[in-house]
Amino acid sequence: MGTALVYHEDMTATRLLWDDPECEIERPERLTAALDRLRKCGLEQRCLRLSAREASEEELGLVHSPEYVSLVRETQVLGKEELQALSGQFDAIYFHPSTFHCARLAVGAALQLLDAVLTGEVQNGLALVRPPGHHSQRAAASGFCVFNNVAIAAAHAKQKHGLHRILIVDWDVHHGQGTQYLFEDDPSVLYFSWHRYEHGRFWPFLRESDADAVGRGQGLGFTVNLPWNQVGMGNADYVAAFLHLLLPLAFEFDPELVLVSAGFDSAIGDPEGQMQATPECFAHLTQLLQVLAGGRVCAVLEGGYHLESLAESVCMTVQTLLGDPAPPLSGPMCPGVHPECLCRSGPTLEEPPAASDYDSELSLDVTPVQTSPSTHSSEGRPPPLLPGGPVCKTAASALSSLFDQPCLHPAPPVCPAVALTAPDITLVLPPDVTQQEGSALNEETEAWAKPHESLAQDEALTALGKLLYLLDGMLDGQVSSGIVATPPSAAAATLDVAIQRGLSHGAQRLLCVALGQLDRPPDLVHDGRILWLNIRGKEAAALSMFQVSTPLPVLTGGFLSCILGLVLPLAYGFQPELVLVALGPAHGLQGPHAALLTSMLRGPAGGRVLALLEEDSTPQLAGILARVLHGEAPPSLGPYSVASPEDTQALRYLRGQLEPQWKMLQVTSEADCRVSSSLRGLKLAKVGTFTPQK
Ligand code: Q9C
Ligand code: ZN
Repeated sequence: MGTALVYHEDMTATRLLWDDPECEIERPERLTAALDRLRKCGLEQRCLRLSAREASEEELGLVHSPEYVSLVRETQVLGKEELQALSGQFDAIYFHPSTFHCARLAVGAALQLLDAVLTGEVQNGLALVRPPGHHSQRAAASGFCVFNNVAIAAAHAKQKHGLHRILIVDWDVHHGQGTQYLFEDDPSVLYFSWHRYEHGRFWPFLRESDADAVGRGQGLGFTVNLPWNQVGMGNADYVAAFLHLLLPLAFEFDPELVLVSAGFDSAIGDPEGQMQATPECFAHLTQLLQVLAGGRVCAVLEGGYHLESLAESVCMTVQTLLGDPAPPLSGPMCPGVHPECLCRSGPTLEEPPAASDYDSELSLDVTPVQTSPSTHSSEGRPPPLLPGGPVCKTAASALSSLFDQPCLHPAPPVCPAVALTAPDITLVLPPDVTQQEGSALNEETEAWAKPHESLAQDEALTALGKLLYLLDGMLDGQVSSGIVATPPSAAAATLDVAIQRGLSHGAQRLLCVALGQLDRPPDLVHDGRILWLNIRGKEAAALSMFQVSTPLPVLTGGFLSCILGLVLPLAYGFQPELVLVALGPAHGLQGPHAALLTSMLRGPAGGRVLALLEEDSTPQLAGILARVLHGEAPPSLGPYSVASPEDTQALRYLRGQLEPQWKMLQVTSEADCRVSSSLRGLKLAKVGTFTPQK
């Protein structure tokens, strides 16, 4: 359905006219750097370009007082000295004669994006704006922010589009206290912010940025703060915070729209944030949000002061909004392992760490079963993005090596191929998903089939030939993902061959998510290259860190906890090169659940997901999976129901068993625990549902 990019050159006009070290980082080049890079990467050209309009004063009045709007209006005619004097009355603010115009364009850009998404003109989009908005309050400018772009967009979505539930995700490294104040008593806006806090010693130095601020009155429970009390948070911390904290709440809230206060000062290299998340992390955050609200995501730029890091992170966000798979995350996926810890105890920056050093940090090799000695070492992981090692470097040299390449991400996107033996699927495929014609050579197919009795029949052989061809295409990088249908009796053997083929192709880490009656091939039980997750088991069991079985939760809440609290943390921790999702006999999964699972499993493997279905699955199921693999949003799961006590207990047991080895399961930070406990009494109201106007 498309991605909007909203921008206006005039927003580069406002700039600091006097010396002020605190404000000089908010400069026009922030926008031009981001836009230039979007152009160079061919991403701008793939978006629907919208020129920003000025917001009306009535629209500003949705959240700001008339007196404050007048005060800003009047800055247009002030001289430099007067502007400086007025600026001094606010915290970290500069005014320029063009401020009023720019700030109205910034609000207008957010509103145009919102209107385009809510009328169904586009699926999602990004507004590239200056000045930013999330520190701005009803009657005050703050932290470079003049009008609160995102808050006005939320108020407009409620007022003009009749929305009842809006999620604001503020991934800027600063606390959007302005947005928090504007909605703290409003249960129709769930505000989530993570921010550098350092126990209150970081700007804006507010007590109410801490985790115990959870809203008030009717809005109690609808403000969620995740304060970071240390710098150096990285990819694993951000992804873990989304999986364990934001997404469980967000699914329960069931928003009709997601607004992102998209500040990139939370990315590596930023002088304000001092964090370590790489630009690809923003692709993952975006992708994780796209499963909500039918994919209606509006991102609006906030901070971001390291020009290359900002530009690259913006590209990652737009690329993901366009539906491309997120590039694999670099570095060890260990929340709480921060560079200062690594650097103090670990190897020096000059030399790449030895595999053993890396592994001791990862602790992934501490396994209760014997794994093949050559597998699951750091050699097989995705090459670290920073050549010198995982995430140790903050030096300018490391950053330039990170951003020097013209484009880190592979344009043009690889489309999913769909190889199906059932022909009626074509009717429900998106137009640019290709139905695969090719098949492996007969000889080769027969050789792979030989050990398996169930692959003797013609139908099974035909499916296998297509699978082998597709798998080779995926492993060679020609297609990103695919779907294969097999006769039910051949499902287990076909999956076995797919795994063997992946391994013989040199895959070092293969994630296999098996639903229904499918057993791990016996000869692969002790192979650490395969992480086997069986979602259907009679009981919860972790035979080893690489073989986990869990019952299929019956209620939506249990299913979500299983995916967010177990499957995805394991998958992100494992960093597989390929994911096989097999819906085997008696898998018991409903279409929307299968779609959500498949969609989210694109994250950990750079989009390389191969789905195995049974031939008698409906074309609708195949179609829905083809669309999510293509980057479309999965359908809603329907009404939320709390997990059953049995499901909760099974999940708790498994997490307890696996936590020592799989760091992504751990919700270690003190902040996380405090947020969760403050939210224990959370009551989420649901009023009506939203269907986009056409
Ligand atoms: N060195 C936004 O990112 N100065 N505003 C903090 C600490 C204010 C940030 C000084 C930072 C404002 C939108
Ligand atoms: Zn910021």
